[in-house]
Amino acid sequence: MNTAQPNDVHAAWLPPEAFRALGSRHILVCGEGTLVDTVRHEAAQACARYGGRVDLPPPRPVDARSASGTSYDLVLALIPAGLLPITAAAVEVGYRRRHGPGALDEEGFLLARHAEGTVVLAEAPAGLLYGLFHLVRLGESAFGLTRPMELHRPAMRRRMLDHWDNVDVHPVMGQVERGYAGGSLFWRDGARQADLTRVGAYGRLLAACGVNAVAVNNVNVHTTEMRLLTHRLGDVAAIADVLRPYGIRVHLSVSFAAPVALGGLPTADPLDGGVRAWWADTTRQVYERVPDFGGYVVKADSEGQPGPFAYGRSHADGANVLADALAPFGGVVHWRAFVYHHRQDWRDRSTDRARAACDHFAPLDGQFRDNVILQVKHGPMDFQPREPISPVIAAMPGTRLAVEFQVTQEYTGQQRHVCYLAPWWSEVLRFTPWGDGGPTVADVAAGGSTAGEAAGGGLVAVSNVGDDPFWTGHPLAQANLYAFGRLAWDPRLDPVAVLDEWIQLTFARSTPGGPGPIRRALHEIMDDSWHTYERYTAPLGVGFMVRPGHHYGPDVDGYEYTPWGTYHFADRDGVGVDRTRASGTGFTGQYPPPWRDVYESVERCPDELLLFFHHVPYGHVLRSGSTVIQHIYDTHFAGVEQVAAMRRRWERLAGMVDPGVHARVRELLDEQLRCAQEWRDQINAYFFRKSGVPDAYGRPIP
Ligand code: GCV
Repeated sequence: MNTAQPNDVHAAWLPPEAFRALGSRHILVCGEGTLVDTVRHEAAQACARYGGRVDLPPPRPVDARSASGTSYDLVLALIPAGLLPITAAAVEVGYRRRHGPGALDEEGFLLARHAEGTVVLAEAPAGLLYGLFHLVRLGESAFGLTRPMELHRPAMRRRMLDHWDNVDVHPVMGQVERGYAGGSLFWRDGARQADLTRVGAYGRLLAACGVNAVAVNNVNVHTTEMRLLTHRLGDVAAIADVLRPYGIRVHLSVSFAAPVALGGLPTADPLDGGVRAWWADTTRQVYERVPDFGGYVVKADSEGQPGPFAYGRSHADGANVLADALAPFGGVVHWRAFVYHHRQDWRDRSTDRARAACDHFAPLDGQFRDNVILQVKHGPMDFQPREPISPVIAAMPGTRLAVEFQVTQEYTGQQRHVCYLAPWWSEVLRFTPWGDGGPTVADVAAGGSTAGEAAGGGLVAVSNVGDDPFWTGHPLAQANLYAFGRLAWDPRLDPVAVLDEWIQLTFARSTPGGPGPIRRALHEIMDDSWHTYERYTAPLGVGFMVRPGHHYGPDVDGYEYTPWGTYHFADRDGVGVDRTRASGTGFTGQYPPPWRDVYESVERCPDELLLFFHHVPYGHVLRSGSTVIQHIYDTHFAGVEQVAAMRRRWERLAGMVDPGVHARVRELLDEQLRCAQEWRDQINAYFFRKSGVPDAYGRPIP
């Protein structure tokens, strides 16, 4: 196994310096298996660089001053382990007394620090790997004073990244749909990447932030990509082999029409016996090649993808046939709830895209197999910079739900703008759909403590990585990927603290002047960058004022008269979408109390979502005390000022960060500023012309 970065690739949050504390220690790694080998290899690499040493398990019990004189600063051990150094054995006994076997589960680990050394124990190999990367995060403090025994377990069992990567270069969407970081890590011009070194390095980065599953192709499954399931399984197996040492299982996006397109059957009807047999047989062959294959991801009856509606069947019928094929092997189907009518008539005010997922799926609650995970975008529309949570999250207590985020910044600046998204995700994860004191969105995704008690489906996100040397195009967009993994592991983490971890790992330990200045600067630039982005783009939750097609930059009416169902309804008197039960589309009724009433009420609705739920006059006074029109002007002027400040702040880091990183970010901040000014001027001019209301402060509006 090669943990070295390819030479031209940025080491992201695992630069060699991140391993300094670990690498200068005397380490014992006990246990067997692929992932334990990874731990041993990582430790050995670090020690080779920083002067430490890694030992094989001892032939008999030893302690810090044993007869052989062996002394360990760190023991990483799989338990039950027959022979452990005495300090580690004592930790194991303490653990058993307090918790009993199984408490650490498949991926958990225990960390303890005694005067003699640090001990990490796990009951399964993945736990040891996550324990190792936890030590990397802790750095020297892992070896400091005594630490009480800590148990770490992921909140979500499934922490997955979906790649919207195409095998062939798509004529419109390119190699990676909504990809802003170069080509694909996996595919190039119709073929698998011949050299998978970067895929291995990617797996390592993902393991270090907690991700454990990856879907390697786009949910829009085109002709060549369909064949990954059958004719090109070898490519999938090769990728799985490279990711396996980091505890990452591979999933495939498949086409619902595969039995027809690949199997030559006359139908893909999920209730047809031949179709069921085809899926069962095909899936068996997948597991012959990839024994730890994770399962399928399906986008059906959505944006042109085939699905069960063609046969008059429900999405439960559709998902269950795939689930039955996967069940004997322990696989799952991630069935996406992103189903809506994308050819609607814009004149028709009764059809509301926001309602679609709940209308389609809520009636099917309880009808899905246990190994179906319904994958729900966190908002009811489509990854806008601000949306309420999807009502599906609260509507299906008898179904395993996964919540889907978008790390790739399709609608949040396309990795040309700094937009740290973790504060947004954290807000979503902490949201309580049934009101204060009730379960959170994170609880629903994790399963167990929710109303219906179905096992959770975890968290999924669309990856923002490509073959760009900085992985994510914008070097600071790496923080979003890192934060996604960390929040999926523990949704209660403070997003600013997560950012701090990322800064510390990625930059700070190698900074000549010490970590202080760069930390301060990056927090100033990034902590509030999502709000900044929100300020200079579409106002008050209304969304979709982007340029149609590529979705970058402003175009206020770009979607207004299209079939996509994404409208703001601005006229000379006001703006916003009436989604109330009283006079609008009735969408508010899809939420349980208290939110169905909070959102229904123009007085109680939170300002930041006002135009998502209500059509109001420009003079409407917000809860903040400002009018809607003045709020639009103020936030757009402020947003641009904030970007200018970010840019000045970054300038001052010249000489303190890698020159390549500095130059790339500087160039992108120039573009962010240009684009923010364009947003400000188009939005302000548009609403001034519609409303005729001047800015209270007389600032220039073109
Ligand atoms: C992969 C949005 C994007 C599409 C994407 C789709 C989805 O509509 O613009 O590129 O398709 O979401 O999530 O399936």
